[in-house]
Amino acid sequence: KKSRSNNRWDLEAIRGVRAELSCARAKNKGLYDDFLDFAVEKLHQHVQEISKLPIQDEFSNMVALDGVSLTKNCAYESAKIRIFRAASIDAGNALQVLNLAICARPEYDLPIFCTDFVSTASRNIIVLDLNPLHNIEQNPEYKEKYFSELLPMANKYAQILPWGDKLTAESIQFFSPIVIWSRPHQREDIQNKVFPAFQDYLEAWLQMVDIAQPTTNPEQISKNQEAHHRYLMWRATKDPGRNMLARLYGEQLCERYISEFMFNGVNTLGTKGFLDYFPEYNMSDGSISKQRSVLGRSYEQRPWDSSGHFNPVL
Ligand code: BLA
Repeated sequence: KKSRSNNRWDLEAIRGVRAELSCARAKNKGLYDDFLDFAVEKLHQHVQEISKLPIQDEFSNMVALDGVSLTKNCAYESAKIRIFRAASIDAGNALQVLNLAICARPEYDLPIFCTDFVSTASRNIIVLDLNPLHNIEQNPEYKEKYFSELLPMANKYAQILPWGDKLTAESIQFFSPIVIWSRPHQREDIQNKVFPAFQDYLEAWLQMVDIAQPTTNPEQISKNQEAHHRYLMWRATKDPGRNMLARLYGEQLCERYISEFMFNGVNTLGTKGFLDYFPEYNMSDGSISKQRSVLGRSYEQRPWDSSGHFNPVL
């Protein structure tokens, strides 16, 4: 009896997805198009002196080797923002992606707004965070400054979008106590659960930008810049999307796209190399380990408690 009702429920879910997909297709819309439209509109509302970055011309529309998958890219800057860049991939039912990153200029210690939304025919991967620029555990004042007051919002969404099981252990150091890492089962969850979370997180980040004051302390500026560089170095080298991008665009374009667009700044914000920041990836011959993770997967449950204390159950 139980399995029958499960089946019926599955059928309903499938019909729902079909209806939604055909609707999106009819409007020629990707799953995350509304998200991106919302973000660009909000950015223009909140932020002064905004302009398009020249790199957006070169990478604006990328058709993949398969001839059908399309990546739309856009990039902006403003007085306070070094780069707002969005990559959205529309490969039909097989793959829908919204990868968004917003980095402030190094005069600000603002967190990095970050989304990695990936939907394939069978699964959804949701990462949404204000990635801290400085280590949260070592800098309690940084945590207090940006994250403490957002905990009620985060706790609400942690219920709605439950923790997505084990992940690359190294990634945890780049995440904040308000991170959403989830793998919702239904496509409807993207619209009904992820979109509201995305709107609230972006709004929260833009409010931080509104009140942020630049520092003139050269030491603080270079500390912020190095933190950005380290972050970009991690992502440019070990991002989980790397293989897929290489398959879509070939090695050469993929490399240029990653270093010049996706993780712009990795070649310009600093001179240190990956191994200077992450020596644990050093192989005996001096090369970088090809493994994405040397620690493996960990954190079966959300490692922060509702007060934002890092308290992992290992
Ligand atoms: C999966 N993306 C993931 C996962 C995380 C992130 C945590 C789960 C798998 C894992 O634990 O590594 C996201 N990881 C991050 C982020 C940071 C981090 C944001 O360390 C920041 C510091 N992703 C893209 C693009 C594609 C993509 C463009 O940005 C595809 C073209 C795909 N992400 C993608 C895929 C997976 C994924 C395919 C699943 C891969 C897997 O399960 O190993």
